Amino acid sequence: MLQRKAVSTEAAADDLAIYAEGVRVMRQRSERDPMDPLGWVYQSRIHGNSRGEERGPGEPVDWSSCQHGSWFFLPWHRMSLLQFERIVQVSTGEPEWALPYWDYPDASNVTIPDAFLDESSPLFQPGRAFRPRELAAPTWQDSGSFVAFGGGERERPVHRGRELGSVELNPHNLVHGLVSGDMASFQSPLDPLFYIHHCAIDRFWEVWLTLEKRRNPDKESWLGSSFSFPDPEASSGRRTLFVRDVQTVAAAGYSYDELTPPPSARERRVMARPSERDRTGMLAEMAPRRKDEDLELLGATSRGGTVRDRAEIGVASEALERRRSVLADQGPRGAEDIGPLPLFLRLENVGIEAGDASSMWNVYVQAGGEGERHLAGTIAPFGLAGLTAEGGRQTLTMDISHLSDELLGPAGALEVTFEPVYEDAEGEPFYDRAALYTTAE
Ligand SMILES: [Cu+2]
Repeated sequence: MLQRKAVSTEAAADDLAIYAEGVRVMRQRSERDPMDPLGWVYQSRIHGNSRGEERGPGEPVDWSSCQHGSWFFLPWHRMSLLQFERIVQVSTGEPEWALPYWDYPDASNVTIPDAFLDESSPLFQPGRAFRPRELAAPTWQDSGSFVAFGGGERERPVHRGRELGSVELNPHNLVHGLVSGDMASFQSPLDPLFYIHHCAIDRFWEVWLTLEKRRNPDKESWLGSSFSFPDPEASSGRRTLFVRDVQTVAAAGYSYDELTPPPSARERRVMARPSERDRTGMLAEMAPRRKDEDLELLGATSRGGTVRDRAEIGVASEALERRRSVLADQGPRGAEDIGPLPLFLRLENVGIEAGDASSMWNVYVQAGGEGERHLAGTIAPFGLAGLTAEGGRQTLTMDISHLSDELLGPAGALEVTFEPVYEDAEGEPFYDRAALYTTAE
């Protein structure tokens, strides 16, 4: 069975060398014929075009078909990695080859592996403006349900959905924006880092499944959906894969060298779902669909803003005290057992007029505008400009529970400020409301 290995390990060295050779052959194919389905450029167009728009008239049917913002995000990308692997295997005559995965530990020390920095290597891609900065840790948060982790339920495939799962927001979007250049656009597979990045995301899905009570959806609308990709060996030149056949790595016929959950993989029951607007354009209250996604509002700004403004959220501390005592009653040893109160900052219905995923902004929170300023998260608007142009928005949820004791003291208010990660970022994210939530009873 094929085994995918961590890119930073000695064991992955041969796989990296074969990867470089495969990329060289595929780039060469595209130079000869840009429309060769097994070529480097065509493969990136299957994912999308530079602005992440829908497929243009006259373009091949499999262009712009990547799945984001829904529960098809994980299986579609798994299929595309599998098919990409087959192309490299056939192109290099290495049927045992497996793609390495990027084992970035956390955002503060994400580095691009050396093999991808050598300008004479096919693994190099010009235009990356990678400049390490303070960032929210690019590691995923667990969620009890698959839709909260992997993306919202949709009857049909959707190129750019609006319900991003926690693993798509972070680390997926974050690392796309951090590398920048082609990686920040929907043509990100032009950069060989794309495939080791998505391999990391693919592995997180499998790690998530090893956690207690984590299960894939059992609905036919998910399991029975299929996608078709160019294939180097099929007589038709194409291969169709069903979600059912790739729902675990064992089912798909490969493995990972190891599957240890990161420390941050603790359960957080939230869903990054945009809120609805009623006919007057007012935000309707959250309408939770499932018990485990219920949140209780603690306070919110009275209007929207942009990342240029500072936002102040008044906090209803009674609701908080109530929640605290309920949690204390549930714990076997009372109050000292409950740990920090679950606390989430949500930026609701975020849009951006221009820019790609590298238009990143750090989000900071501060108690009463006085105490210490803390990094709550990072906005990495991958594909958001295209979505915004069509009236779509995304809601970003940041877990700030570890700050709950300090932030919800006597101050009674929370100040939210923003700072660009890359100073030359194009576009300024805006939002309808900044709100603070705890979990509901
Ligand atoms: Cu991606």
